[in-house]
Amino acid sequence: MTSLSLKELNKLPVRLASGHRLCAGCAESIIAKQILMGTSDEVAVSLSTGCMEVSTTVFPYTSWNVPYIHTAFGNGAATCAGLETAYNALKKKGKIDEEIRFVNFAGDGATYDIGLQALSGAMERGHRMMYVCMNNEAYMNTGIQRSSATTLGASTTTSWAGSVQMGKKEYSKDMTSIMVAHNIPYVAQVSPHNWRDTVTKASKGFEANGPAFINAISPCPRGWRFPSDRTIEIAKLAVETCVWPLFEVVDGKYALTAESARIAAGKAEKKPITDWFAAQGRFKHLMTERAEPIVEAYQAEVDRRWERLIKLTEL
Ligand SMILES: Cc1ncc(C[n+]2csc(CCOP(=O)(O)OP(=O)(O)O)c2C)c(N)n1
Ligand code: SF4
Ligand SMILES: [Mg+2]
Repeated sequence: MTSLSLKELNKLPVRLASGHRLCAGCAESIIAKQILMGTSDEVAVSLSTGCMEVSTTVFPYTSWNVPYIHTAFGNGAATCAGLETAYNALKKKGKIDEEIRFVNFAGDGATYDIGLQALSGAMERGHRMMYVCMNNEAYMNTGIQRSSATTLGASTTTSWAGSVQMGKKEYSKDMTSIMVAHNIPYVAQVSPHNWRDTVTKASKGFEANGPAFINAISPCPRGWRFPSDRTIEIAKLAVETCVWPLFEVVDGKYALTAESARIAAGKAEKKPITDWFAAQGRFKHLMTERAEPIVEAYQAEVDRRWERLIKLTEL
């Protein structure tokens, strides 16, 4: 799949149709389409509650052209693992012979917080399934509440920016590292602006002989407060500022990819964190003198995580 051109990829069957109710400019459908281009095998999808689920399955319609299960908020990984287990049992009995891949899509709230236990269990049990987190850094579907994926300083409806506090007080949880610590065959971070990098990683994840976890940064015009025609630009900026490095971990071995590999090699500029803040209304309050200590602390944390990542690729 990875060697296909964009033209050839566009000729693949449409697995997620247009006409859904996601906001204009939402990255979630872009990510789902890119991930599903990663295999030519049959795919069954489970989808945890969130924006993607409510917007693509409005009864009596569906945007899914593949077998699909809506799961509750906290059990997406368990549902997907159950599908894979049933498939293996049917295959063993000779009742099914085709190759089927299993993928669960979920938001950051469903992944980092509420479904973490089910996810950890499924990864540890070694199911051959892919879990994709569409990380828009908040509980968007219910009105932009902070999650443990929300970054320091971001204004949400439960981490307000005003005279008392300047947005969220905590850094985001490093969920990708938590998944690496499960010692599964494939873990990666992706961004929808780089379709080739994402499709290539999805392909590797589908081919892995065990669980795969992909964390996708998912710009949300509504919650991040930017115009809906800037989604891809914002996704790219996340990578260029090293807020969201692109990398993969194959059987425990780290490698930077795409723009992140070029930044590490000194072939592309690492942009300052202020570029990231200036592009989004959720950080508007950080562009003031009063916020300087937060901006400095944030830049230091981004640098620390980036340098740690580079060291891991050298092991
Ligand atoms: C157990 C449970 N708690 C709360 C909810 C309400 N709820 C539905 S979607 C959602 C937010 C989803 O956030 P996230 O997983 O980040 O996905 P997003 O909508 O941001 O894509 C919440 C809180 C629920 N459905 N089930
Ligand atoms: S609120 Fe954000 S995540 Fe939800 S549909 Fe709109 S743009 Fe997408
Ligand atoms: Mg979310």
